[in-house]
Amino acid sequence: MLLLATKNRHKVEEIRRFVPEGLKIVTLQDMNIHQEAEENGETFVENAIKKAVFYAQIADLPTIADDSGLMIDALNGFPGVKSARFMPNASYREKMQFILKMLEGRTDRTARFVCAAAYYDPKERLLVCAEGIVEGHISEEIRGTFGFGYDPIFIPEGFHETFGELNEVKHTISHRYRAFSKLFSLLNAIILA
Ligand code: ITT
Repeated sequence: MLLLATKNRHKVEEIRRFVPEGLKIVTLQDMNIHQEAEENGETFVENAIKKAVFYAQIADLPTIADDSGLMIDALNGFPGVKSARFMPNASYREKMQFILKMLEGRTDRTARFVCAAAYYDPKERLLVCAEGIVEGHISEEIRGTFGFGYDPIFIPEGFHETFGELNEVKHTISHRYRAFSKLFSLLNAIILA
């Protein structure tokens, strides 16, 4: 049994798709865990590890966690690890409008979504991490209603549509798909070794 330690229901829905068949997943909600891990690391990997270790110790179960965000080159990587926390009282629509305003008139709109996936087994004291990245650029306007967070302003490389418009395609190329595919194949290799 594996604990999927995220409070974000969209992440739960996405990560479930990438879990190998036959592996039983429980969520923080299923386990009635309401504590919040501290996310004060400077990198995605650091925060993913903090979350996996924190929740694994509470639940006493092997645990996976995700730390992710959007990095915009013209804004020096902003919002980065602060993707969830900047403008804490604003809606995602307002946050996206703010980003589009900052990029107004700019042609250098390259960006990437990054996801760090961490696994921690408290009994074996085994930690495994993997990172996934999807390159792309920021659209001129908010487009599409699928997905969550910044999906409606991110156009992945090779497409004209945003993740908010691409719907299912997102899960075949996303940073999260890439991170968790790598994580599970590493775990598979370790467990089989
Ligand atoms: P947990 O810490 O409980 O997992 P969270 O939403 O706070 O949930 P993060 O700290 O990793 O998670 O913040 C990630 C934020 O980055 C997320 O809330 C979105 O704003 C953004 N983000 C990450 N992946 C995304 C995706 O696939 N599509 C759109 N936005 C994404």
